[in-house]
Amino acid sequence: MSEGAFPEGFEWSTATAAHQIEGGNWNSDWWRWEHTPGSGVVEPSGDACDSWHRWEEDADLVAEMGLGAYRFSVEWARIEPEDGEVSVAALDHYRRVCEGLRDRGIAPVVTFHHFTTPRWLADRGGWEDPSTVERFATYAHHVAEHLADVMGRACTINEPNIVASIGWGHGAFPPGVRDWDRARAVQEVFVDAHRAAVESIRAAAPGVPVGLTLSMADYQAVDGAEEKMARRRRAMEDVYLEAVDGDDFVGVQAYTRERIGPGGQLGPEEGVPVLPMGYEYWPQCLEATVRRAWEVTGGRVPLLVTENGIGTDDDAQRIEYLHAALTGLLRTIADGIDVRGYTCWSLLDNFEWAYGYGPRFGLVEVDRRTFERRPKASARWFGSVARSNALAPVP
Ligand code: GCO
Repeated sequence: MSEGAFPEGFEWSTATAAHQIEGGNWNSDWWRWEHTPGSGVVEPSGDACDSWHRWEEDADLVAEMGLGAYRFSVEWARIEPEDGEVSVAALDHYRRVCEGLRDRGIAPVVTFHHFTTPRWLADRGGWEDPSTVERFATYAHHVAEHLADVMGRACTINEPNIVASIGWGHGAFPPGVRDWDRARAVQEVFVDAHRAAVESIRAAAPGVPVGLTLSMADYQAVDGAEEKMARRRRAMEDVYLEAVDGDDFVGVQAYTRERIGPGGQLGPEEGVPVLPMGYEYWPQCLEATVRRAWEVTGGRVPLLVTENGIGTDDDAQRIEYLHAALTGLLRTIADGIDVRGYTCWSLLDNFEWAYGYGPRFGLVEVDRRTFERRPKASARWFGSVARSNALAPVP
C-alpha cells in the first residue's frame, strides 16, 4: 500500500564522500587536521570503510536497494597529489567505479570537492587564495574529461557554505581559523570556483548536468529575531542560491532546523528530541528548505535533494525520519516544485568528520574491524520506496 507516488523517472539515490569511506587519504588537509593536537577531531579517519578497495561491494549494496543513482566524491588529493602532477591511475580508479555502477544500472553522481583539499594547495592559502579558482577549474576539467562518458551528474563543490563557515569562522574544520571576515572572503572564492568549474565541466563533458550542493536548514526566528535570522540565512544560503542561475540543478542538503534568537543561534527547543550530534530531530527541514531554494532561485533551476538523513543508533527512528521528510517532499512536488530526485545520506556508517565514527548515518552498518557491510532495516525500507517509486508506510 503506497502513501503517495513520486513522479515518473524520479531519481532515487544514496551518497558517500571519498574521505569518509575510502581510507588512507593521507595527502589531504583533513588527514593532517585529524592528527593535529587541539583540532577537536574525536578520532582519525584511518581506514574508514576501506571503500578504496571495497567499492564493488558498495555498488552491489546500492544495486540491491534498487537505487537508480549513487552519489560519491572523487579525491583531489589523490588525483593531483602535487601541483600540476595528475595521477592517471587515480582517475582510472574512479572511472572503474563509474563503469561498475553503470554495469549495475546505477547512474554515477560525482562530487568533485567534498570538504577535503590537497595539502600542497592548503599550504598555499587554499580557498582563501583567489588563484585557487583557476586551479579548481583545471582539476575539474581533468576529471570531467576522464569521466565524460560515464558520469550521470556532476556536483562541483559539496557544501561550500559549511567549509567556509566551519573552516574559517568557527575554526572546527581545517585550517581552524576563527575570523568571519576571512570566512566571507573564502565564500567569494568558492562561488567563483563553482562558476569556473561549471564552465570547465561543460566544456569537457557536454550534456552532463552540473550543479553545486548546499547545506540548508529550516531557519526560524525566535523572540522577534527576524532580522538577525534573515542575515544569517542570507550569508549561509542566499549568497550561493543567487549564484546558481543557469546551473542544471541545485543540490539541497537538509538535516535539521536552525533557531535564531536575539542573542544568535539557540539550542534545541524544549520537548523536541535531540540527536547524538546535538541538533534537533526535525524532518520538517526537507520541505522547508526545498520550498526556500525554489523561492530564492525563482523556480528557474531544477532541484535535487543530494543529502538528507539522520545520525542515530536507532534504525527505526531513521525510517520514521525518512518517512516524514519524504512526506513533506511529496507536498512540494504536489505544489509544482521541480524536484528531480532524493538522496539518502548515507549508504554506509562512515567517518563523520570531527565527530569520528560515533554518529551513524548509514543505511548499511560497517564492522569497524572486518569492514563487513550489513544492510539495516532502513536499507530494506528505503529500497522498497525506490523500487515502487512511492512512499511506503513505516513498518
Ligand atoms: C555534510 C556532509 C556530509 C556529512 C553529512 C552528515 O553535509 O556535512 O556533506 O559529509 O557527513 O551531512 O553530517
